Amino acid sequence: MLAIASCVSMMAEDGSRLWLRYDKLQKAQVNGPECIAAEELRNYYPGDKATLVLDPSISNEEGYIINGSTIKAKTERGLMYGAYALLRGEQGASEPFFKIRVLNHWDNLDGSIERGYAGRSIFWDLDGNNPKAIDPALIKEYARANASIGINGTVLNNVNASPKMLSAPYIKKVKEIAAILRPYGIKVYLSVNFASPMALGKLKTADPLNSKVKAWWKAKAKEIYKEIPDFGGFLVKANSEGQPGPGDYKRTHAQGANMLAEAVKPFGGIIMWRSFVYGANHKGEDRVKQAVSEFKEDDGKFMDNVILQSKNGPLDFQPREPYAPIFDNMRKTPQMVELQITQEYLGHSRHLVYLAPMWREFFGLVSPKRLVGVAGVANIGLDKNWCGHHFAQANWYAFGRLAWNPYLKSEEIAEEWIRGTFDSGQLTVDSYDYPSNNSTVESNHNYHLSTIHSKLLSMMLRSREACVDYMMPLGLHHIFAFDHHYGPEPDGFIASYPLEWCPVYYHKADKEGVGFNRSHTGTDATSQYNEPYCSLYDDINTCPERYLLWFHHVPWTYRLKSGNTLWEEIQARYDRGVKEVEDFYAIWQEAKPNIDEQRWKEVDERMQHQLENAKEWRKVCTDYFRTFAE
Ligand code: GCV
Repeated sequence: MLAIASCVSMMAEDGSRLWLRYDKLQKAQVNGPECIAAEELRNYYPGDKATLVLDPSISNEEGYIINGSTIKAKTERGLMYGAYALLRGEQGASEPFFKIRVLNHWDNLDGSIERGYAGRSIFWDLDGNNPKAIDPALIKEYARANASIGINGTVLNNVNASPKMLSAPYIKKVKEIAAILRPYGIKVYLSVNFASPMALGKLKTADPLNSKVKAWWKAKAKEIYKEIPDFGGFLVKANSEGQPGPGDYKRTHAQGANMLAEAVKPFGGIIMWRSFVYGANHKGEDRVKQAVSEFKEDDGKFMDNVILQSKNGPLDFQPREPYAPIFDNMRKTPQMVELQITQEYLGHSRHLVYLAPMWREFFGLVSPKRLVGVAGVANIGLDKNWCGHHFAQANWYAFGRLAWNPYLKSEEIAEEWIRGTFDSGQLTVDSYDYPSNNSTVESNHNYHLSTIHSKLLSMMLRSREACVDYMMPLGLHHIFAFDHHYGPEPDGFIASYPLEWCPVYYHKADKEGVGFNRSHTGTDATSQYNEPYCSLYDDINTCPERYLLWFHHVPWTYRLKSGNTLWEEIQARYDRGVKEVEDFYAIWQEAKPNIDEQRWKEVDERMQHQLENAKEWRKVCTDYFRTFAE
């Protein structure tokens, strides 16, 4: 049985140590190659001895086998992942499920972060017209945190990319950052602006079939790889929300992506091409159908170093969406999913919402086996606690752990995180229970949380469903206040904006009922899904209630499984969501004696906001829908 030091450290805590709050013990003698694993174990392993072995017979480059205090791996990277696992108390063999496990930073070169709620960028700012010097110690902490959860890549700038990113002074900075991340097994990638050859290279076009454009990108790739030989590649948002792209020259996404893919291929680079498109080319088409309409023809036409990167849902990171049907439609194209760690539509860094259950829901519908990688839009900034809300750290943590193993349970991940974040995190050596014969079993979650920590766990596990309830139950979606997406605005309609930005377009409330008819009698979005989901979602009688108003326009008097009419059920869900937050608040009050002062206070303040905001959601939405329903 694995015991943990149960005494709560009451020393001042600002959250900057994340889940890595081990005391520096410098006790263990570590045999084996000198590397990050050796450094970490020497500093933090509570035993007297640990052994690291490079074993060429292990096939996975990043995997490891832990047996007692011995770690075997094919590479030093594997040893490093093994060392962090050993410090978490794991035994046995493990290897990452996805090869590509990247963060996407929506960081702008001026230091601001699009949809960032934790301060300014840790990478970028301006010093006059030049990039500001980086903080190597901070970047090293960032690298270590990511490595501890298995993240192996990072895109350093916003997908709404400035062409300046590819200019020499910035490439020099990227090189400096890459040098700090490299020992931790993290590759750097950049988002690129498709029109860079015009903005930077003074060409008259960015047409992907133009020979000068091709040559420009090839030369740019060469310049980058000369500085950063293990550079990962490019992430591209093209012809989406005003960004330039191959469509500007009547070229396809495949033609655009392949031109870039050719430029990085000689160096082993990849292109992550986003499918998040809607608008201009699709007048009148249901927004959630547009990605499939635009990309389907391109299936099978991409080069083999292009990966299509799609958001988990077909709309835009709502608290709940059905999976995006693009995953069903691009069967010949390698695909990766983009998850949003930053809580753009989930209460920013003010609401406590643990996202692992949402991501697990996605992996339950789209088999991880159909994907080659995962990207997470980061929630990291210069705030002392990195993520704005102490509990938002759990989402960074959970993203990494699920990218390593998408079959891990939300509960196991949360338990690990609580232990690292609110307990000492430190295991005592005699607390390890070395199973004699289970070298293939990953992770032993056989430690026990204290009563109060179990309550924190329950709060985390319920928090996402609560958020769905108090924001947009039963499949309602995108009824957020305009632009900043914090708080409700179900009556939102501005005639001069595209309809796809207006809440009324999504809920379609009228005297008859509410919801978006996407069945075969409506926009027929359901037909983009493979069976069984196509039929399941299409029929109001089989459509899961959690997606009801996503796929159907439902009469107010329609009876739900609970026996309530739709209108009664909507009100009950809003009530339930608010009650849950009241309960979370009570749990947090109860936890006060067990949590250090600063973190308790900072979370407490945010929870008060969350409760107020949940009540506001309930009031605004029920008042508004009542005008139709009663
Ligand atoms: C980076 C949504 C967000 C934008 C974001 C965009 C995207 O529209 O509101 O801030 O831009 O998605 O994912 O490209």
